[in-house]
Amino acid sequence: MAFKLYNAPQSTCSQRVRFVLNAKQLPFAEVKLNLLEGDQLKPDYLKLNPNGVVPTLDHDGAVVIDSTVITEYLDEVSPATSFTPESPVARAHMRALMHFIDEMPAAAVRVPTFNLAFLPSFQKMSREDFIAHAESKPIRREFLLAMGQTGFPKAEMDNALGRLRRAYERMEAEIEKSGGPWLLGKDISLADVAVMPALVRMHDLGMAHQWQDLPRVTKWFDNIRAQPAYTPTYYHGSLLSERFPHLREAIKQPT
Ligand SMILES: N[C@@H](CCC(=O)N[C@@H](CS)C(=O)NCC(=O)O)C(=O)O
Repeated sequence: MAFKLYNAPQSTCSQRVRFVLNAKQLPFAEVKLNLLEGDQLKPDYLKLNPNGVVPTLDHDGAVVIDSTVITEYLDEVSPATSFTPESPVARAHMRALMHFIDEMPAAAVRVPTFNLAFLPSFQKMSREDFIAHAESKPIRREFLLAMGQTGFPKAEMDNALGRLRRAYERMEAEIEKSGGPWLLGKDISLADVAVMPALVRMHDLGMAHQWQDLPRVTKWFDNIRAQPAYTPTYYHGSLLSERFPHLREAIKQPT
């Protein structure tokens, strides 16, 4: 089985897939796209992924897109070290959580990410170039136009942080209900992998204090960072603070 992953080091969706590949010890070739330079919008890439986003997995020539779909696909083609529970009811619960995660924390985390990390790059563009860049995006056009070159306003940031907070609270409740230490109980699942990058991102942006009062989430965060697959997934350059010097200056990094 030959895997080629089109992705970006700092992309949260890519990090989900790298984590599963690493956990399953599946060797993969990595094609790194520069998202700020628009590699994901080039015609050849759009043929693979018409959404113009990463990640995209090529498995022996079969193309699979969308990170949660890719992680489920990997669990099906390589079922050893499974991330999917046995019972259909538990599987349904895991998938429902993955939908919640995509709708809430994974979507909300884009607002602080773009405002704090990517905005300076967009501010360097002329108005015309910025509009043309935004309009070339198949699924993120409106998001970028809403951010504009001045960034999302405070109300929008507060909404995103509120949505993230509700997601941490949901995690706390799920872990309590399942008995932990993972969302579904004693075994790590694709739902844990799906939410991991949002918390890693918020930690990297200096906002881990948002779940400090939630003991189960705090422990969950320590546990996921202690997984053997974590370090190869977050190789140097995967954190925004490693890539953007202006962030290192702006944020007092927690340990
Ligand atoms: N639902 C998709 C979303 C993918 C996505 O939003 N990818 C981001 C990086 S995490 C991206 O490629 N952004 C490029 C852009 O905004 O132009 C998935 O989970 O794969």
